[in-house]
Order: sequence, then structure tokens, then C-alpha cells
Amino acid sequence: MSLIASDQFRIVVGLGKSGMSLVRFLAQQGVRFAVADTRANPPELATLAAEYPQVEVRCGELDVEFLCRASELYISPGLAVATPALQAAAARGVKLSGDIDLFARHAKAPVIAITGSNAKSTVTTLVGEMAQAAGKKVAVGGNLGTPALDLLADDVELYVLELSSFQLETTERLDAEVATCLNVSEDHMDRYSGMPDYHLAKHRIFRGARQVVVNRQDALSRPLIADQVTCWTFGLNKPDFKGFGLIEEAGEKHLAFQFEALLPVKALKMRGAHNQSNALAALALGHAVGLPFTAMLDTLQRFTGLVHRCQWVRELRGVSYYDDSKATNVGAALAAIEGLGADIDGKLLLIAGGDGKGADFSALRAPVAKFCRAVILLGRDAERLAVTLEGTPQFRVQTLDEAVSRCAELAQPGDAVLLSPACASLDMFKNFEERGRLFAQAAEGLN
Ligand code: UMA
Ligand code: ADP
Repeated sequence: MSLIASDQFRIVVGLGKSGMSLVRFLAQQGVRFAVADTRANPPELATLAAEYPQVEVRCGELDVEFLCRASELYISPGLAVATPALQAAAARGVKLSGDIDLFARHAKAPVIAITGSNAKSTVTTLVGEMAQAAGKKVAVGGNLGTPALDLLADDVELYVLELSSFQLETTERLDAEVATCLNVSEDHMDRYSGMPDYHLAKHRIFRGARQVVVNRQDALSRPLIADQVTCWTFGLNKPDFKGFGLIEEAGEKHLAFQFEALLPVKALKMRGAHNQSNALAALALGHAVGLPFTAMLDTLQRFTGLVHRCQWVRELRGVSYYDDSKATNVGAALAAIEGLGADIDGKLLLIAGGDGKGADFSALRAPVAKFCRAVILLGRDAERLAVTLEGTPQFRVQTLDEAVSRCAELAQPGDAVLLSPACASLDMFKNFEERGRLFAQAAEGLN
């Protein structure tokens, strides 16, 4: 039975991956709808024309009168809810919603919901693999690849969703079995009026959650919740009664639950302290839905991490090369610099720069001074970074090839070359994947 009134008219705003998943879903539900997109030629226009030729599409500037013909708008994550035309429609009584809201109304299996400024994809993938290892029929997606509505199926036993603040803006209530906001640091300041606004968007993930997972080392990850909501915690310090953390046994660090060691940290294939934190978060989420420790610990020992996230590329003359192209904000770069910097014998050669999305880079200054032999800067915000990182030797370059060659000249045995830009890639590359690939190619090409 459909949970959406089919006699009313809806508009899908945005025709990218999410918009197309909404189109398929609404068509299948027999709901009347049209599509709008501010772009002249949105990415899924041809697909829509081929598969749903009867659906009306309006491209270009949003027309408030048109939007007001709908009872509800399903807004794609790429468009801010604060967009004036959407707000004008809302002021005239049109409901603003999105794909995650619709998903929540229709999902029949428990949902593990994961947000945070960083580590979402890593933790989501890890939890998905843990569930699979435990023999569950699990569906994994959201901001990570497959749009949530495309995951809906009757035989799914568990959903694991990565959710961005953009998706949460339009989510009224998610009713997750367990929800977490892994960490909060500045990102997307070109979309939000400030940190409180961004923080509030992220915390919408907790609406209706039955259990929550909190990062003991990040106060901004802690929601205001009622007493009956079960609260699990994780952190790199000692665990508490409901918590996952690190303890030392026989001179070795171990992942632990409550007061018991589960696995020596050295058994993890992912590098850096930030990835130990990610492993603990995944354990907490999995435990909350009853996944057995055996399956979860097996997965942790196999999981090598995702591409472009502190990924080891090669070693040459005692120098390792790491691709952390996914570090598109300061918090991510900070985790890589501190996590890897503390892990190696030598120093880091950091390649950074790109589109800083209006971020304040000052948190990088002290860790860069501590762990980096030099910084190699490129891209739109190279100048702003140069000013912030004054004191550490710096080199300006125009291309990644040049950056990698310069690092190879400067590095000493025991050092690591780290691409962790603290910036988005779009000023110079198609996306962070292309940036990472070109870095790896340049590193592979060294001899
Ligand atoms: N756009 C317009 N006009 C419109 C609609 C969109 O100009 O009317 C622009 C936006 O500014 C945006 C781009 O189009 O830059 C894409 O927006 P979209 O809403 O069409 O994107 P989708 O293809 O639906 O992809 C979205 C997520 N994209 C964004 O949130 C920008 C994808 O996350 C997600 O995988 C997909 O839904 C499925 O759920 C990508 C992402 O970059 C990976 N996310 C951000 C991040 O991880 O930092 C939040
Ligand atoms: P997201 O999906 O939130 O962008 P990813 O797992 O793709 O998260 O990782 C994005 C970036 O964040 C990578 O550069 C990665 O090295 C860094 N990162 C991974 N774990 C953490 C953490 N616990 N805290 C901060 N940064 C992290």
C-alpha cells in the first residue's frame, strides 16, 4: 500500500541521481508528479525522456508559481532548502521534503544511519561488510553511491545509510534503529550560514532514533535525547560501561568493549589513529543491531580501507606515498596529518590546496608545523593556505606532477608523501577521484 496520497501533485526538484530515484519511486507508486531543475541540461534528462516521456520537466530558473502547484516538493541534496524559490513555495504552504524522508516512510527493515563531517563512507562500508559477514541481507547506500530509494526491497533485513547534511536538511524524521553523527568539524561553509546551522542539519539524523552512538571525544556528536534512548559510545580513550575504546594489555593497544580487549590494533589493515576510531564506531553500530563480534572482528582484520582515503600507493627509496584525495575539508586533512604523522619514523611532505569552500584553515597550522617537512601548495586557495601555514617550508606548484616531483626531491628515507588537500578538487579536477588517480599516476611514474 502506498503511504503517499496519490490524488495530490508532487514536484521532484533536481534531476541528478537522487532526482531520478525519486522519479522511479513516484512512478511506481502511481503518484502524479513533474520535475524541475535549475540547470539547462541536468544529468538525467535523457534517461527521463527515454523512460518517462510523459513527465513534465522544467529546466532553468525555478518558477515559484509552478512549484506552488504541488502539495509537496522532493528536493535533491544538491539544492539548499534555503534557496529563495523553495522558501517562497514553503511560505505559501508547500511542504518541503526529500528522498530520505520518503525512504524512512517506506523502509520496513531496521536502519543504521551514519552522518558526520568525515569518515561516513569508511564507517558505512565497514558496517555493511560486517553485516554481510554476519549473514544478513543488507542494503548499503545513501550519500555513498546508490540513492536510498533505490535500495528499498522487501527481502532486505538491514539498511546501512550514509547521510550528508544536505540530505538531512529535508528529512523530517528518520526513525533509525541506530543513528550516529561521527564527528563535526567545519565543512560546506559555502552552503550554511555558520557552524550552528550545519550542526543542526546533521543532528536531524537523531529524530525518532531508538539507539544512538556518540563519539566520546567530540562533544558536537552528542544529541539531546530522552532517557529511554539507548546510548553507546566510542573513542580512542578507555571505554566506559556502554562504550568501545582502546585499552593497553601486555604493552599493546587493543580495541575494546567495556573492560575487555577485542583485537590488537596492529591487526587492523587501515592506517592511522583516525581509522582506529572508525573501527570502534563501526563496532558500536554493529553491536547496537546485534551483529556478532566474531563476524565484525573478522571484517576489521580484512578491511583495507576505501580508495583515496589515506590509501598507500607505493614506496620508493624508503619514502611512502599516500593518496588522501578525499580529504576535502580541514577536519579530514587534520586526521590524516596527525594520524599518519604520528605513525611514521620520518616527516610528512604534504600536498594541499584546491577549493577551500570558505573554510578557516588555521587548525592546520600547529599539526603541519609539528609533522611536515614541507608543504606543497596548489589550486585556488593556495595563497590562503600559504599565509596560514607560514613557518613551515612551502613550495607553490601548478600541477600535481610538479607537486609529486618536488616532494620526491625533498623527502628523506622514513618520510611519507601525503596528498591530503583540505579542499575540494573542482577548481582543477573533475572530482576527488580524478585528483587521487593523477597523484597515484605521478607517484607510480617516479624512478
Ligand atoms: N544542482 C543544480 N540545480 C538543481 C539540482 C542540482 O545546479 O536543480 C547542482 C548542485 O549544485 C550540485 C549538483 O547539481 O552541485 C548535484 O546535485 P544533485 O542533487 O543532482 O546530486 P545527485 O546526483 O542527486 O547526487 C546526490 C549527492 N550529491 C550531492 O549531495 C551534491 C551524492 O553525493 C549522492 O551520492 C547521491 O545524491 C545519491 O544519494 C555526492 C556528494 O558530493 C557524492 N555529496 C556531498 C559530500 O559527500 O560532501 C554532500
Ligand atoms: P566522508 O564520507 O564523511 O567524506 P570518508 O570515509 O570518505 O568520509 O573519509 C573522508 C576523509 O576523512 C578522508 O580523507 C579520510 O582520511 C578522513 N577521515 C577518515 N576517518 C576520519 C576520522 N575519524 N576523523 C576525521 N577524518 C577522517
